Amino acid sequence: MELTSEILKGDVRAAAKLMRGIEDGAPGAFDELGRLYPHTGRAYVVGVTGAPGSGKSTLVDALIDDFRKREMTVGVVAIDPTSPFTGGAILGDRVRMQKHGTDRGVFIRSVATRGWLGGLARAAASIIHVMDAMGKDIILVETVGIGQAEVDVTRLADTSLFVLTPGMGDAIQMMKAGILEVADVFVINKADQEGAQRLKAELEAMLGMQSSRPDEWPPAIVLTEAINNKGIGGLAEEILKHQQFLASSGGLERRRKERARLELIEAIQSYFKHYIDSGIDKERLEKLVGDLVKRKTDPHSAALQIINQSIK
Ligand SMILES: Nc1nc2c(ncn2[C@@H]2O[C@H](COP(=O)(O)OP(=O)(O)OP(=O)(O)O)[C@@H](O)[C@H]2O)c(=O)[nH]1
Ligand SMILES: [Mg+2]
Repeated sequence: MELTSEILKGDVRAAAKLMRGIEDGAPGAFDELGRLYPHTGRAYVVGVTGAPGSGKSTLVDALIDDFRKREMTVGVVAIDPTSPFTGGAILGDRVRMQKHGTDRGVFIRSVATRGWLGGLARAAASIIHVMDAMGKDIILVETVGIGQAEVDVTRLADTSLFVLTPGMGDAIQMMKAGILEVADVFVINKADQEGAQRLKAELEAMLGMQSSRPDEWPPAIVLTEAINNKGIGGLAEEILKHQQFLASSGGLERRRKERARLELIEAIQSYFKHYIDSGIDKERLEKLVGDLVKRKTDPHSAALQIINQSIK
């Protein structure tokens, strides 16, 4: 594979090919990624997370149009950690791809996480790098749910949006998931429905309880009706405002350092996992299992024995 130069020119087919290669664990795919890496770091990454059906895809769609009007090119990464291949993300993508299909300034890609070498965050990060190298100005990363996996994905983003809808009791749930601490902009979507103002007030009260330092960004709350294309301009403005805030406060550098750290750790973990899955001497393993059963050794010592003998 020699896709790097094509991808740097923004070639969609080369980019898609590399993404498939990474997905399949094709030899050379990570080398290509390595060659692209020096050309990344320019795109601005926005995470979009929230409960299933809250309107994330509809919002992303509307944001694409808005950013395009601002002459920005857009990448979209849709992640569905629960139901790869069958999930709404993929279906939603098809609709989007049709809508934006002829626009060379937009590139949309789903991540089916099951096939990926390594974790969800690594998968997302790899795709983001490719889109970044293609020259996309802004990359929107859509994730379903509010669990730990999403918090990890949130760490990949420069700006994190959290989408809520009126009357879903989201507010309580997200406190549990720790989303409150990591979201930069709260989007109350479906504001055409009953209860949007009440949710806003609840959220404000909750955010008010958090201690915030004067040099910290006070999370914004934006009301939208994605389906009616209402409030989208205001949301885009808020994202760009946060971008400026991060750039001028040193926060962007901090976040990106954190992101690099996360990615490195994920890569190490996935190499170790791969090594464990494929590189362990099965006979030795079986012998140690026998020793464990007979209580001749213990799991901790047995593990160390294997590791010490396997890793040079
Ligand atoms: N009433 C109302 N419905 C909306 C609004 N935005 C989106 N919807 C509808 O909500 C449903 C879910 O929208 P999606 O954009 O697919 O939501 P999602 O969060 O991406 O869903 P998943 O990816 O499956 O988690 C669709 O039927 C949308 O038409 C809105 O502002 N108001
Ligand atoms: Mg969706």
